[in-house]
Amino acid sequence: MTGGVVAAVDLGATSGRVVLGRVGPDRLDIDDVHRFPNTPVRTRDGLHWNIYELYRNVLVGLRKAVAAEPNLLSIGIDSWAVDYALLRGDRLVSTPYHYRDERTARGVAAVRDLLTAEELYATNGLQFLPFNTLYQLTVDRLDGLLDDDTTMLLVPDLIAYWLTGARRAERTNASTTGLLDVTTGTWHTPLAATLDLPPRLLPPLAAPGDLVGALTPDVAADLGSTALPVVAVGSHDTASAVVAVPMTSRDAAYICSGTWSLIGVETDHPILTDQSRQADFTNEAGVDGRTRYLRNRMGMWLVNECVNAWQRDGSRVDLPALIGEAVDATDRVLFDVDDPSLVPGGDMPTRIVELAPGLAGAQRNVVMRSILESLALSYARTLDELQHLTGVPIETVHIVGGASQNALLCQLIADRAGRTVLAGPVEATATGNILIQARAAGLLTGTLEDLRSLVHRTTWPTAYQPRRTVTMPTGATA
Ligand code: ADP
Ligand code: LRH
Repeated sequence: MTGGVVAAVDLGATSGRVVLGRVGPDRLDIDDVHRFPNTPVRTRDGLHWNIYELYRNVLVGLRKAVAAEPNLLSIGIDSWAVDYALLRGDRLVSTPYHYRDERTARGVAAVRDLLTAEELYATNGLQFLPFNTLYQLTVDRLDGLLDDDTTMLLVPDLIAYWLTGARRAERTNASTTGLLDVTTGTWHTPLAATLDLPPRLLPPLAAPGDLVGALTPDVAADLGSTALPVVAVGSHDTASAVVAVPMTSRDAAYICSGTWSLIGVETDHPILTDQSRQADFTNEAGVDGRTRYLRNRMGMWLVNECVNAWQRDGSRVDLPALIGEAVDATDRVLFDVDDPSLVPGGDMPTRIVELAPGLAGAQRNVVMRSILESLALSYARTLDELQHLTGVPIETVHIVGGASQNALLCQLIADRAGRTVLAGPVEATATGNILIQARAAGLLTGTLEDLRSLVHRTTWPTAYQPRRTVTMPTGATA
């Protein structure tokens, strides 16, 4: 086959999209068919994703995709990590909580009573994030929600289940649960038993490229399609994004930057040293058995939450315009962007001032400049740590995702990291999703390097060179 079209469903924490990918040996065109916001809802029992609204939008997007491309070959689904629904039979007994919901603290405390940080890292290789699935499931267990008939489906697996009736746990996203054995890539049943999780809670694993199932007759009729196959991709959005980072050598690092920024390299094996654990680097499963060795850092959440707060009076803030105004801001105050107080939703400008009192009463462009400088500093330090921990000299840094459109941020990273930054593709996640489907359909062949070479040949990254030695402004705290 020389060319064909597949559809990617990509659900980010900020927005979702359904895109068509037209792929051939020298062709990679991505067309949006449907975009929609992802707006969580707070109810009496906490903060939830609006999963039914997301699924409704997935169906709207797929209907448009089928109408635009009657010869569609397959569908692939990815989303943000860690969150899940609980089912008994077909029935949803718990809709997915948002990872920013405060209930996870109880789970962390309970898991800490059972296992040390060293034991956990040796088992799952993950950075400590209080919302990793194992902590959330522990809360469910304490609340009596889990019995022998309960199944957990991560968000992309849940969407695939609703489309096909097949229950699988795609491996890259399963690795973010904390329940996957970092060495074998299979469910760590002794760990699940230690946490007193029922044996049938975790569905059978699937690998990117595997067939999950065909659309059920009802869904196919609703979409106006045939019984199209749903194919497993790197269903963790970051895993799909890493597939599409146009790295041409092993001395390149990536920053997948949207709501979060994931800063890392690809390795053949996990790195489980004590140094790595103390630096809190994670070993997430990549496509084709690779390891995504990375650190989860604060991303555009800070920017977006400030914009949301400034818009609360009904006015409209134009993000690209505000970033443009931040270019000329001469004042700035650095603060710790990874401070845990910034993780929940709420009044972000006030919380930033608590960490950076010099910003009290500051103009919005100064606040924006301070955020971007502080993010760039955090990323530069993480790149240095990454180089130290892997022993691989990092020459080039690729930034992909929504924040790769933020020219000021890209330049500040280049300046502070003293490295070339190559920005793009913006839609790396959807692109990686499409590439893995295209390979499964026989439109492409080869290794991840071959797939990245196609991205490299068909997209044009913007290069940012380090401009100068950065001097710390007076009063800087970092
Ligand atoms: P996620 O997958 O987490 O939803 P995305 O990769 O889609 O995130 O990135 C979305 C973010 O990218 C937005 O929240 C915004 O901060 C940033 N962004 C989007 N468009 C622009 C733009 N034109 N200029 C600068 N930043 C942008
Ligand atoms: C990025 C992401 C990231 C996880 C976080 C929960 O969208 O999947 O890789 O750490 O969301």
